[in-house]
Amino acid sequence: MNKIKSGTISILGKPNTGKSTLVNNLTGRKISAVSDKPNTTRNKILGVLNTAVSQILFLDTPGIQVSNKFLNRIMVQSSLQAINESDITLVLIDASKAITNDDYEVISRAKDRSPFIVINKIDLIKKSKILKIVDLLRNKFPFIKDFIPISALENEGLSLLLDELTKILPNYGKIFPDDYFTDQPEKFYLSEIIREKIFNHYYEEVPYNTAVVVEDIKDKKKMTIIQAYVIVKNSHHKQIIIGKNGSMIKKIGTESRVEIEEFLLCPIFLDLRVKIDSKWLLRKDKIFNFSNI
Ligand SMILES: Nc1nc2c(ncn2[C@@H]2O[C@H](COP(=O)(O)OP(=O)(O)OP(=O)(O)O)[C@@H](O)[C@H]2O)c(=O)[nH]1
Ligand SMILES: [Mg+2]
Repeated sequence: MNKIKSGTISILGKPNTGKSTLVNNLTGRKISAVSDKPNTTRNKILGVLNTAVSQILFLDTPGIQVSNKFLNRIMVQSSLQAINESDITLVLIDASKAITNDDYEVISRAKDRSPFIVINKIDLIKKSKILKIVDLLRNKFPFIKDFIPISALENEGLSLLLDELTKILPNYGKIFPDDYFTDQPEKFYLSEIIREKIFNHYYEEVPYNTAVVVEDIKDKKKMTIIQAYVIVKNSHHKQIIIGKNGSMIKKIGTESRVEIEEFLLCPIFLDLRVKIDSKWLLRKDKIFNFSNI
């Protein structure tokens, strides 16, 4: 009997192209935070899909862009590493936006892996634009393996994408047990849920200068108590995060609690506090405390 097909597929692209949306919808789980702001994902996150014939390991990665900022440079390094760790590389393009040098940069970086170009957000464009994108990129990058148009948000083209990828996956057999769905420890997973709410409710520089740490999870008789901190750079950001009479932090806490309860399937008490630490975002060991880079 043939072994189960398995392998690692890295998902790259410039910020906001829909990489995390794709990994979440392919695996059927909210593995990675999604927001309408660029640079939501800060580290490489593994999401596992088990089917009757395959076990596919998807690597969601931070958006690649040229930047002088410390945090961004580290994020890009972790994305580039993912290329070397994968059997297949996908580069996501946002079809609803103009193609830019940052897209070209990502495709060039993946040259040795003959990447697939996944043209995302086709729900927002006319079909004729897909052909234009294919023409442009095929001429510029002859090493591209193939083009696959999808809408990650609306689940369009995803089964075709899976079929194409499964065909060429190696036959390694199962790598993980069936109930293993991400490499991120539970604390990190929970902190991403909270961080996503922060990206969805605050503007400009605030979400980018914020981190979330889940410090403690305690099971009590009637509920689970989660102690988490929003770490901010200064007292101004602290005020913004807390909001008038605590209204904003309350909103973040409530939305996060509801989603965490859905995930853990038990009542929780989320003790969410704000802490100032101006050095936090400069420390690689802290930012990636729970990641695998
Ligand atoms: N209309 C439409 N929107 C999409 C699609 N895929 C993703 N989006 C939206 O695009 C935005 C960015 O999605 P993410 O999945 O966070 O993008 P990302 O590439 O992971 O972004 P970074 O982590 O910041 O690099 C969100 O508002 C998504 O809802 C799609 O197929 N169609
Ligand atoms: Mg992302």
